[in-house]
Amino acid sequence: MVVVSEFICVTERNHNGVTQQHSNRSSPPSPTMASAVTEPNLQRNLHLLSAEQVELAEMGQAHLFEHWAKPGVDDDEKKAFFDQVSRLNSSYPGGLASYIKTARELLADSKAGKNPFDGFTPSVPTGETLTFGDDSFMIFEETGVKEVRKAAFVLVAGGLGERLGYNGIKVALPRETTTGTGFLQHYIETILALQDASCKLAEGECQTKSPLVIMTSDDTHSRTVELLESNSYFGMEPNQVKLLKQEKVACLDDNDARLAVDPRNKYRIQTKPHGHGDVHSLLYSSGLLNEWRDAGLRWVLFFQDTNGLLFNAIPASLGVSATRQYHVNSLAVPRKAKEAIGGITRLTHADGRSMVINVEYNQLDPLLRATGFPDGDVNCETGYSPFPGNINQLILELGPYIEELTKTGGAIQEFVNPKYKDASKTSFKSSTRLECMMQDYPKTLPPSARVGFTVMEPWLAYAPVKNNPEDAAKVPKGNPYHSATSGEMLVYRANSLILRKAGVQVADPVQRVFNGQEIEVWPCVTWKPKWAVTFKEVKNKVSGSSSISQRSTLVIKGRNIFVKDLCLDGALVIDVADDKEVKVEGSIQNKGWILENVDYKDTSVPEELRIRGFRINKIEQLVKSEP
Ligand code: UGB
Repeated sequence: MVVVSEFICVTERNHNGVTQQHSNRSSPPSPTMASAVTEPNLQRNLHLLSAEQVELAEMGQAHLFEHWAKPGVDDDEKKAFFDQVSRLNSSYPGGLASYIKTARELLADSKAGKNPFDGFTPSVPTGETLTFGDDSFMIFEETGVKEVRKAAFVLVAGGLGERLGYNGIKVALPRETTTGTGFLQHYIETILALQDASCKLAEGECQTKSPLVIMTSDDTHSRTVELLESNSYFGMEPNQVKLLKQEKVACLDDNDARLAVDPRNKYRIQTKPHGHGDVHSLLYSSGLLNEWRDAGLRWVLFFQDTNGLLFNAIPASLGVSATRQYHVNSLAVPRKAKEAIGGITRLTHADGRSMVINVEYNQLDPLLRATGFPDGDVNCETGYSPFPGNINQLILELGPYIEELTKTGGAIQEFVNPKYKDASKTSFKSSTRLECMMQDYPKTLPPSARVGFTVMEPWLAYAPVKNNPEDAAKVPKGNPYHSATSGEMLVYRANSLILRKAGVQVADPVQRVFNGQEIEVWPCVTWKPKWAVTFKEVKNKVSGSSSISQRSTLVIKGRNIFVKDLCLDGALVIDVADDKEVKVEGSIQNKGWILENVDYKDTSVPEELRIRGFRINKIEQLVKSEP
């Protein structure tokens, strides 16, 4: 390795994209490292490589060459292998050597269950807790909508979705199958509706075009572009949407940080995205933040790819940020112990330092056990963990954000989150990689920074789609499934509870089982964001005494649709052009739409349906449409 560090002039690209040369002499060669060049298959092929590639080969990853063919066979692939290694080397600060070194240290800590927050004592922080529909919620929502025209939206969508096992890109998945609206389509339509609602509240002219940035990766980029272009950006102007692609990093096969061979090509190293934390350095080096500042924007809202309820929380939480002048505002929901979401925690160091930060779900238990909570991550008398659950929706104030990134370049501390096969932690379910998390941004902030969080009811704001059906059926009893099944059913529940709060008699749900998951089935109620993005708008469009039976489906597509004294027992679709106004009333009964069970193993059923465990059979409906 000394040889390596001696010769390799590691090119480090700092966050301003400026290349710097330096040599890292740090780590002595590990036993496995010395042997690579002596690896027979590599020895035979050394003549194929440039001097720089030979040096890179000396990083002691002999297993990478075990299956290499003799010279003359696959030589182009062998060269392509080293081209990939060069890319990985130059796209990571300090090069692959520093990547492997850091990986070994973090993997050892993780295996040992080392407390990543040594010296810090956790306590439950105080934040803003909102109750849907009460006066203060309504005031925060109103304030938030006013602020939307000064906001930019950032969707991190570079993740593979390994736990979900869906072959498409997650943002293309239907948020619900009653209308088939995909996550990205719903997000864009909601941003446009918020933009319009905010403009309506503006005095005078309002030309706002809320910017949307989507962070992609090699795994999601081209299909995200395809999804946007083939759907005319779902109504957004193309220049309103910017895609920033994050780099990928090498995967690690074991606790020795042996680089993983790509299962699809033995002449490639397997790579995965580096974690959603890359969004900060990408935004910094893109120059967009300065553009937004110069355009008078004040907020940057970060969100993720498959939480179908996330926008229910946005207006009120933006109102909290503006009212409390938060530099950082994290959205949270009450969290069940062991739920795969981080816990918002106040960490106080023995030296007096203190910060309010997300402690990730794989780090919370070891931290608590090491700091006087012998049972670790458990629920308290509320039936929930005392630490609010981080749902990774962040609202940052632009000015202080730019100031901080000017100091850090957007660099975020790395961690490793291996999915171990078993409690011995000696082997991984699948290869891992170094990652960084966007919610770690506050770690470097000065104590003067105003860092807060807003807690919402889980039924309103959180319906993630993360787990494949098998893993979902295995979550601890009482914990949410985080599956495509629960993701859709929770949308219907939230909409039903919102209508109830607005005075509609919505029937109670029934229990059903889909893909082994016992779940509440509420009436399948959906509405387009342009119908309502705030509770005030819902209340303005629902009046009199209406009722909806459990087996009903209600689809509201259009802006000026007013529901009054409606008694629905069946399926009703209202599809009206924006300039039309329609009143929906009276008794409507028909055979409706029913949910038929399908099995996730039944490959004759489209993937996006079988991962839900049901499909909708549209037997009979009433359609009210005015083009
Ligand atoms: N993502 C990227 O864009 N690039 C990457 O390299 C990786 C991911 P996961 P995770 O939803 O409640 C987070 O895998 O990271 C995108 C929080 O850390 O779905 O395990 C990806 O496309 C956790 O505290 O989630 O957990 C997706 O949009 C909790 O908030 C997003 O990043 C949890 O999310 C999240 O990636 C949650």
